[in-house]
Order: sequence, then structure tokens, then C-alpha cells
Amino acid sequence: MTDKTYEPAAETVARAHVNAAQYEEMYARSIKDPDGFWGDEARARLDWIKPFTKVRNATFAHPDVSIRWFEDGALNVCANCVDRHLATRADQTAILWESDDPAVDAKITYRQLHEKVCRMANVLKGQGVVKGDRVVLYLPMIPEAAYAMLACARIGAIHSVVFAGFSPDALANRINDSAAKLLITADEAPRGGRRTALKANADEALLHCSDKVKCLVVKHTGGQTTWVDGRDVDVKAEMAKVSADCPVEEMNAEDPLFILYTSGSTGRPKGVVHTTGGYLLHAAMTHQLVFDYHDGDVYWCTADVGWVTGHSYIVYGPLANGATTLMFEGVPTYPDASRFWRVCEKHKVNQFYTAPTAIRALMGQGEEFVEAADLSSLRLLGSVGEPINPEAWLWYNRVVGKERLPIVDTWWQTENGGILISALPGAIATKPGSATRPFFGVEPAVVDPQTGKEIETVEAEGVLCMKNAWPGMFRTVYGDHDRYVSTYFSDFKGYYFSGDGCRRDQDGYYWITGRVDDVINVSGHRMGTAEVESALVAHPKVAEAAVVGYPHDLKGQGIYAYVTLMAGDEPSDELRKELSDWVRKEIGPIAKPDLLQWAPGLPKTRSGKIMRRILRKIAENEHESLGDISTLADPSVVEDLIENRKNRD
Ligand code: 6R9
Repeated sequence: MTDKTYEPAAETVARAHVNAAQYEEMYARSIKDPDGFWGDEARARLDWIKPFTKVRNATFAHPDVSIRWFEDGALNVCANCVDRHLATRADQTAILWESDDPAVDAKITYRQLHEKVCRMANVLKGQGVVKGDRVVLYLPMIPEAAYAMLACARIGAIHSVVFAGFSPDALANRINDSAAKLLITADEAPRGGRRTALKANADEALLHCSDKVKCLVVKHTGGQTTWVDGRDVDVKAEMAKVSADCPVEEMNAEDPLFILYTSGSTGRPKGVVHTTGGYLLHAAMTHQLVFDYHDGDVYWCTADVGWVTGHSYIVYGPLANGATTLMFEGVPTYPDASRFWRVCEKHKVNQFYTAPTAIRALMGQGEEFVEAADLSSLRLLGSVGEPINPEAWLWYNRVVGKERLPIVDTWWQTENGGILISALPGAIATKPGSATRPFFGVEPAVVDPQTGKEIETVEAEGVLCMKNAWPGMFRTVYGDHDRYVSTYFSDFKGYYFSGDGCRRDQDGYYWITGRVDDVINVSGHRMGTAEVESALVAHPKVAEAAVVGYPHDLKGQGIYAYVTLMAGDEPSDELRKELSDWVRKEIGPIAKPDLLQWAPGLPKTRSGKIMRRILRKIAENEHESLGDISTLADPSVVEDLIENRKNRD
């Protein structure tokens, strides 16, 4: 079933920016002559303040990894996303905002966007923010989130967006790690008819930060908040007072644009650093070609700006292309499961980009919610965040796409900046569950994890690596370049290691099989098992904890926690709830264990290493195939874990 190939429809091919022959030709050039290829693209797609003379200066060679693109060029991201469109499309909608409340929406034209961004930039300057300073954003999905990102870019400040679902502790860690000067938040974040008290969370976070950190507050719902005089600033009121003119800062192509924290297999989340020129080029080009965006289209990516998808495909890519980008504050199931489709109908959406977890959730609600809406404006469907299972793909294709729309399953990561493997709608036939083929300039390698050698045959199975630098890739881990090198460039020397497993089929198509490290993907959100473990062991009653993923019908993967209590503490349902709430408080609701098993002991090797392979098998209810357990220090603990396992599906 999954090997069936879907050829693009004739109308898709006719409209597409790139057809099959052009894809082959452009791809070949991008690999053979990357300097020529990317130099041309960068000149054609971006406005430069100072033209570059050098395209690429990059090496993956261990341990001196260093990546630079267009390094002697200068430009400004905000000027490229806003100012340069004023001459031709000042009155076109830039941001189409759909509130959580289905009765409320707003259209912000490029002219208005320019004014708002300049005002916001002047407010930041007024607070002493200068080029190179870090600014943390903790905001709902409101236009002010885009204004704030672009305002930072305009004056050369580095933004770090923290997903509004993260806890005060997680927020404080990110403010402190990046030594941010300022936090921008809102009173409340409405989602699905409920409100999260963002400002109250921010207040709590700021107790753990330097008292020099200022807090700009967007009064969005008007909900009650406490106010700290001298620290808190009403942004909208300040924006009304300051000038609507703000010059753009000339930025070197390699100056940082933003930091985005993401989970890895060890330790605290890493601050992934993206820079100016290469990132914007990659975001803009992939947005145009992968989604086949044309002038006048209405494009909707349902991600949150707290994740990289929101950065590249709600804000930077679309706005660089002068697009109309839809920004949605709500959730797919509020007021009911037809919301996505109602929004597509209401705003005549042409490209719709969402995550498999949302598709699976909506699949379960029944087709009538989709049928109720007129989806005739749609021309393309996209998927991102996790492998899309063929059932979800086929439903998306049949029920939403009416078997006439191309589906682009886009594989990429926070670290990558933009899409690396995906179909181009008019050029590449699709297969349900495969991300298909690499984007221009992207050279994947399937590497044998045992030998570390690249598998050269077309059909291959192993771990997914990249052989060469692409413009949008991250340049470092904030404040810790050694961690950059050791996490991504050391296991397989000479390659970028993605952390994903994959298979390449006889047609050269890539099938991503999921993470091979201790990262789990819960509803498209990346979570390090180590992060959840360290939250659990921080609880005074927990002696030890081990966390693994297990297959979950809706979320893709669920969080399964094994917990050993301190001597003298007894398991109880109250304690189970207490631990769950504890993790929620430490990290955020997305990290709450779905299943929590009391473990009198954990399976360990004689050297004391937890055998996660065994814990994963038990969590997956695959305890029949545990493999060799004779090397365990105490094999009897396994019996108890199997007997009391929580997943019996
Ligand atoms: C953009 C984004 C990255 C991880 C990645 C992989 C998984 C993302 C996927 C996919 C299969 C796809 N992933 N897209 N797996 N097919 N189309 O999601 O970034 O949050 O950093 O997650 O997500 O496992 O390694 P990020």
C-alpha cells in the first residue's frame, strides 16, 4: 500500500515553479556548482545592502566545523521581509490573523506591518536594546509576535522565542542561558476558549532572572495582571508614543538572527543559532518552491511561532516572498473539529501546512467536519513535524485533498533552518509516508551506524546524515560551540548527523523512520527523555527515573516514565498525580508523562548503565522480544516491570 506512487496532477504541473526536468537540472547544478547556484539565488531573491563576493566557506571536518555563507555581504532581514514590498504591495495583506474566537480576525497590510514593526523597534531601542542583545519572546499567536521578531531583526537584536506552553522554569532557563536583556510577553494567551496566564508565568520566571531584565507586556485580552513598576512596560501604549520611522541596521550575512532552544538526547535544551543571509535565502526559496507559492495566494501554516516551523514558514519565508501569511491563534478542535476547514473556507486558503498529529486527531472526529466546508480554494497540502503514517496520509489525500491536491511531506529540523527533504509539487511524484527527495543543495547520506561508513547503494537503511553545508543550517549552539561539534559532527566524522533513522528505496526516495537517539516526538514536539528524567528526579520523593517513548495513536509517541521512589516513600495514585503535575510545572504540559510505572528497580548493566533498550520494549508492550538480558546486574527486576507494565495494547 505504501509503495503506491502518486503522480502530480496535470494542473499542478502546469502551474508549478519547477517541473520534473527543471528539478533534475537545478539539483545537479546545485551539487556540482554550489557557489554558482546559491550565488545566483541569493542575488535574485534577496536585497543586499552590500553585495557579497564570496558564496560559501564551510567545512564539516572534525573538530573545526565552521559554516559561513555570503560572509562579506550585508543585508537586513526586516528590510527584505517588509520594506522592499512597500513599493509594489503596500496595501496587500501581509498577515491575516484569525483569533481563537471564530468571530474575530484582522488583516494587516504590508504598510501597516511596516509601521508596527518600526514602532516596536523604537520601543526596544528606548529600552536600551542594541545590536547583538538578546530578547526573549513569550507570546500567544498574535501579530505582535511577528512584529517583535521583525523589530529585533530590524535593529540587529537576536530574538529567542519560547513556546507559550512552556513553564516559568523553562522560560527562566532560556532567559538566563541567552543572558537576555528583555522579555516580551502578553497578559494572557487564549487557546481553545481557555486562557493561559502568560504574564503570571513571566512574573514567576523573572524571579529567577537578573533584576535588570525588563518586561514588555502586550495587553491582548485585557485580563488582570500584576504590574511591577520600573520593570514592566505596556508595549501598545509605548508604540503609540514613539516614532513610526526606524532605520534598518546593516547586518553582516553571518550575524545571528535568532536563537531557538531545542531538545537533544542529553542535558539541557540547546540554543540553536541561525544567522542572517543564508537562513533567509533558504526559508524564502523553500517557501516559494515547496509550497508552490504564487503572488496573490493565501498561505497557511498552522504551527506556533514558538517552534522553528513558525519562524521559517509563518514569518520569515512567506514575508520575504511578499506573501499573505495566515496566523492562527486557536486550536483545530475549537469550537469544534471543523475549525481548520472553516478557516480555509473563510479566508480562501490556497496552501495548507500542518502536522500529522493534528491530522490524526481530526481523522478520529469523522469526515463530516471536513465535508461541511468548501475547500475548493486549496491547491496544496503539507505535513511536518514527524513521520506521517500512511493511514493519515491517505485520509489527508482523500478527505481534505479530494484526491486532486499534491501533498508535500517536508522533513527538516530546528537545526536545519528550512526544509531539506520534500517533494516539489509539480516535479516529484509522492508516496504515502515518504518525504521523497532532497531539496537543492542538500546531499543526504545514509550511514551505517555500526561502521560509520556511508552506504553507497541506492537502496539503503541506516542513519540520516548530510554531506555538505546548506545556506540555512545553524552555525553553532549558543555559547557552546564544542557542544555543536560533539552533538552533530562527531559520531560520524565529516558529516552532519541528524539523529534520525532512514531508509532509501529503489527510486532514491527517503523514508524517515524516527529518532535513533533519546529524543522523542510527542505530537510533533521534540522532547529529550533526559529532560523529563531530570525533572522527575528533582522531586524529593524520586530516587531514580527513566523515560522512554512508546507508540501513541494520536500523539505519534507518548511519554512512558519508570519511577523508583526514595526508600520509605510509598507509591500511590496521589503521588502519581503529584509527579505528573510536577513535570508539568518544571517543563510544561507537553512533557507530562502519559504512563507512569512504579519501578522497584531499573534494569542496569553491571557498570550501572540503564538498559533503555529493555525499557523501550516493555513500554511498547513488546516484552516477548527483549533479547539478551543476561548482562544485567539483576535480571529479576525485568520480571516485575513486565508484570506491572502500563501499556497492554
Ligand atoms: C521542523 C521540525 C525535528 C524532528 C526530526 C524528525 C521529525 C520532522 C518530519 C519528521 C519524519 C517529517 N520530523 N519532520 N520526521 N517526517 N516530515 O519539526 O523541527 O521540532 O526540530 O523536529 O522531527 O525526527 O529530527 P524539530
